[in-house]
Amino acid sequence: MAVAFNNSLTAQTTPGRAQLTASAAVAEAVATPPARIAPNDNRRPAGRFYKGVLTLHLEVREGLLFPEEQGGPSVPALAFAEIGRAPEVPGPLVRVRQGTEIRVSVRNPFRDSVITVYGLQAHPATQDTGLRIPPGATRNASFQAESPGTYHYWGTTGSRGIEDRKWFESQLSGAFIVDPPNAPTDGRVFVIGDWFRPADSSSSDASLLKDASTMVINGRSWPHTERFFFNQGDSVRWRWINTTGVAHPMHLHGFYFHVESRGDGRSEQVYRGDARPFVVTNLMLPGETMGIAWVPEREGNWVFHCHFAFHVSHHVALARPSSAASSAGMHAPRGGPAGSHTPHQMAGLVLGITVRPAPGARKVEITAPKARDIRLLAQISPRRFGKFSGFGYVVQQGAAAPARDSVMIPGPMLVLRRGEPVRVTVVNNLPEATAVHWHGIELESFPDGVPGWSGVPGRIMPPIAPADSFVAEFVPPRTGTFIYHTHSNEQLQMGSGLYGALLVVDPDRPYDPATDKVIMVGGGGPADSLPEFGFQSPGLVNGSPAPPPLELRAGTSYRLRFININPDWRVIFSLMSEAGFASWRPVAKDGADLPAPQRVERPAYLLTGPGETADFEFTPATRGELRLEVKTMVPGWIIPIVVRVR
Ligand SMILES: [Cu+2]
Repeated sequence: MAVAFNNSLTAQTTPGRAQLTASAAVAEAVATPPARIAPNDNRRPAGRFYKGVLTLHLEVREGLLFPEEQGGPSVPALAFAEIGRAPEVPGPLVRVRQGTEIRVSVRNPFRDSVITVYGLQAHPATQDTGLRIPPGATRNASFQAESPGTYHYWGTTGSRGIEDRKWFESQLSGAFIVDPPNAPTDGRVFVIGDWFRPADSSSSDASLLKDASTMVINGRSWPHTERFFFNQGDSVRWRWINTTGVAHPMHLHGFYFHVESRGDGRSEQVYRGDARPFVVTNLMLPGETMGIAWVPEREGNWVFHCHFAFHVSHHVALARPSSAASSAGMHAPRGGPAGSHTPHQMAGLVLGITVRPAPGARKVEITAPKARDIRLLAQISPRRFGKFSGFGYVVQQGAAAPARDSVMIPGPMLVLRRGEPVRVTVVNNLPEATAVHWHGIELESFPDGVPGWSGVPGRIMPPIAPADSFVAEFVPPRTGTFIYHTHSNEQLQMGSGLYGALLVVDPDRPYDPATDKVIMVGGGGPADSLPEFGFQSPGLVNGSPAPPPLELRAGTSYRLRFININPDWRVIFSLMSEAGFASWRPVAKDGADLPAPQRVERPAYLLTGPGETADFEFTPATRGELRLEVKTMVPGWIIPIVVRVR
């Protein structure tokens, strides 16, 4: 096996030239089939613990990872194994108490590839030179577990960083947890993995002619990820580790969570009390970690997922339920014909959570006789983006339905009042099924908007079929900046315009457009995320590629509400004068007001992931011109907004 593997590793020096397991002839010469890589739920600490010392023997193995059904599709990958056990993705869990001495060895079984493993060292670590293991060798590391925290270890066969590992080594990652003395050690640990093999157009193997991609949480992809069952009122503590080369804005439905720590794998920052971010979405960059705590307060089915549309799309499913192909101008919904959506329509980075009602818990009746009625139509406007349709919302005014092609992108801003019941009738005038998620709103599960999943036993929210409608009732409990958006086929539907701002205000402090400014970045057509359409624009600001100037008055305080609901791009907002960054005061994140210690004036620079909102107070001191820059990571994609202060 090592021979077959070495051949392919050598071939990989020319990117994309070979499969992990080389030719059929070589495979035939290998006596044993490739090892099955076991998904690792990170519950069993690896190694042997004796008298304050953890001894752990690891090796790197070749194997097949099955992120979906057992017996389903698999992908070849390198994985860490504890010697004597199956290789695992993520790698064996290193979990010890502070003060433990760790003696770890790593074996490199391959004949001509050096493996370098990072992260097997004491924390915090200012630098990491890695444990370099020559071909056929074993190397040891011995160190003390010092600072408690969430860390990781990872390997590469080249000299690549965690951001640019090749597909075959992308799963060489494991969690490394140091628990403080006397604290519980049962908090769950999740490792996000990304396996992406680009197409090789020169291959004679048909399976290599197309990109292949899977994204996993603890070695599994939705709907095969572990299911979580909690009781109402439980206290949940999770540690997340992003071992991929890309960012993930991780979003929780229905509840806020506290971010208790953030790290880069080598060291971490711990937040306590009022310093803890209180959010529904936290952006994790490559190599980053986070510790979060939350309380499932309401019963029903919920999800915790990455908010990049691509990372939960059919592109990261190995088994496609049916042809998800789209041809120019025609959009086939994934998962089969319109209306056939199931919970399986999502893929990749999604966890399912079921909250059981506490005994005697109050049943919330959400049918309020005095609810405010809103009729929201999801419609199509042909040729809105060149030859492609816009998908958008429109609110019906009066008895007559709006024209079938009248859509707004973004959708009309919904301004709700805190504590006032609202009843939104969503009418689907699209040619495919849809659903609306009320992003950041603490509501009951049924109207939450994940078709085939949201709800309670016996009452699960269906996908809204074409020409059908759905009534979402809720009472927004908190003032702030929120989002409503489609939760179906997001790459197409959200990319093409099915998103809007949702503000919740206090009845005695109504929304005032003169001082309250929403800056919303969303998709600019299907091209931004569906490669088959060709790359066009990654996004629009308030629906425009060139928004009008923002007119402000010196000495007046403004609330700037930033929303990133772009399907697939991080967005940076910065407000600048000629002298550099202006300064603003953060006042809210994801709709929740910030506690006083976090409301500190700072340079006007904000990095966001999709699914994040942030509010700032800005008071221009003097007349003149400022520049609000909105940009993505796409080189050259920048939308400047002139800010005129009079
Ligand atoms: Cu993601």
